[in-house]
Amino acid sequence: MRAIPSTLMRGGTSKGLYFHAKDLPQSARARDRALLAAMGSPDPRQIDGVGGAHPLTSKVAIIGPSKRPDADVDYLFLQVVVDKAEVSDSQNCGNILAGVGPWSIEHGLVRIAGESTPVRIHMLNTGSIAVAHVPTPHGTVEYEGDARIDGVPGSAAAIPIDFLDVAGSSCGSLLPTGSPIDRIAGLELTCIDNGMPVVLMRAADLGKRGDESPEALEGDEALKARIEEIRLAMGPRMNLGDVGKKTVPKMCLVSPARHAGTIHTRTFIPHRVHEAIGVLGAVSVATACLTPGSVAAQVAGLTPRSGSQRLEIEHPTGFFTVEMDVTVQGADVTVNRSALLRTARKLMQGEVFVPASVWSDA
Ligand code: NQM
Repeated sequence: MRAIPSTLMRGGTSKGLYFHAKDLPQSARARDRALLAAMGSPDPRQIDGVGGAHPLTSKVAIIGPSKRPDADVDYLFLQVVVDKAEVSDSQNCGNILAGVGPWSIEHGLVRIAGESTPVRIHMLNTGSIAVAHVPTPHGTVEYEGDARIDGVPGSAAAIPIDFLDVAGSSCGSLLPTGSPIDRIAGLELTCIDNGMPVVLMRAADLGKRGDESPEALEGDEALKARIEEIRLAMGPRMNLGDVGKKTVPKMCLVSPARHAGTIHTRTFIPHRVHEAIGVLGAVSVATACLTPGSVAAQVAGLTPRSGSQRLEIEHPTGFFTVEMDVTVQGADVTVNRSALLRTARKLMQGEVFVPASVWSDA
């Protein structure tokens, strides 16, 4: 067996293994084989690995010193597919990102800078930068605190995260099809990428209320087939190429807010339904709410305006608060800043074991 140094962490509402780049094979093929073996994929139960048998608990962060002068660390996110022998770098993950700052400080990649240590993270999947503010009040990372995020029981230390340049980071532009509204087979939708490619559709247009449970939506085979058809058609139009084996775009059903938030959501990621909503997914939905003419602005009943504002994105287990600063000019929106709060927890640190045979390319 081969032992690989690794840390198991909760980042936001996700969970995964965090590795130093130097501890994994440099060839992507051998690396992916090692990660599949570590997680126990392909297997719906991931019984022969440490994965949690759900896309949200089958995630990997690979971290190393940054090659960019304006960043401290490089972070590569990999989604290990649960029931297929696939590892995908096609998307970023803002939840696993929440653990990258603490991990980087504890692994000597970033020096503590006082009560709070800013960690500038170059997100390799999208080439954009996030700044995570990690609480370090006593010269070490503080994980415990009183911040709560919906989808995670209890409380933990707050890690505010700023996104500097995520608009269009996967698709080339904020509105990849060039329009706030597209039509496909009689259905109106909005395609947007403010850090995560997302297709927004009115739940009502698909015959849904929009507040069904994730299990109920996952059990609706006809709905899933229709959504997958739309996803495969919109992927190339969003400059993502063939998305058959990619985990983007995310497919989001929107409906009017139920709990005095901005908008109500259910998100296919893209085949399971999220128990909450992804971080950058929420940022993209919030941005759609501030985009004149979009499906989201219509459903939220918003007249988009410039300035700093807080949007509450409702999801199956609560709210996701996004702070946005935008400039709206006529039909155009420019994102100046997106920010939010996450928490993270170190769960276990040591070595994960994989069969020696998966390691080499020979
Ligand atoms: O959108 C799930 C998650 C995510 C991704 C997914 C995420 C993000 O909750 O930034 O965090 O949509 O695959 O971890």
